Amino acid sequence: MRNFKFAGGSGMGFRDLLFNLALLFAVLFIVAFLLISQEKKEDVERPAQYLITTTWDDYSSVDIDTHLWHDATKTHLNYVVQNQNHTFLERDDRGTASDRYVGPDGTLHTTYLNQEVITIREKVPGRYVINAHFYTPDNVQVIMNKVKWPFLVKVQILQLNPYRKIATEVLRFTEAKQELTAAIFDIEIIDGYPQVTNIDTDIQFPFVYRNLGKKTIDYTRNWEN
Ligand SMILES: [Ca+2]
Repeated sequence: MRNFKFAGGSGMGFRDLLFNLALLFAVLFIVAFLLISQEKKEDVERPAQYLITTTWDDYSSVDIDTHLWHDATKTHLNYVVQNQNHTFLERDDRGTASDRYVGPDGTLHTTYLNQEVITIREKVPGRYVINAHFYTPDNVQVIMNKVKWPFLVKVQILQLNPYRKIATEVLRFTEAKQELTAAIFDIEIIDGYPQVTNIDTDIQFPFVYRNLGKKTIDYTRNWEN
């Protein structure tokens, strides 16, 4: 049988070589990791200050709408105007009905994702109200016959810089055209920096019907009542 023992100095030299190679690979791995981390950091840098996602059953044809009210600037973001001041609605998802697309071969497909995304790009002080609205009316029988009550809609509000979960609420709709408040919060300047305060997920503050359809928004609610 062959003996593969290394003798004396040559054995030490081989181990040194292995050690140096291992060290080299470790350094290269760290450098590559840092470069990838830096690239990822740059890729996701400041897409928004706040992200609000509304999701419901991916296979449902129900149309849920997300509405945002910012009292300080009288901004009512909704599906009618999806780009207002410092707030943006990515798209009006109308259930599977609006999720169809045509493939390269001309066949019709469906993206099974029911989600609306709102971004708030600047930390503008004031009070924010996030509501969801069950838009599909009772008389759309082809859709409503398949609805199971309560119809659940999840609303998540995230702060991205720095990361913080503001609220995660599961709303329980019990009828068509219902409007439910997911959360109300303030952005205040504290010690010179904008901060989220007064997060409230318990109270209800409907404003969709009050604001939509009017030429001017008459917003006179006393928040203390
Ligand atoms: Ca919608």
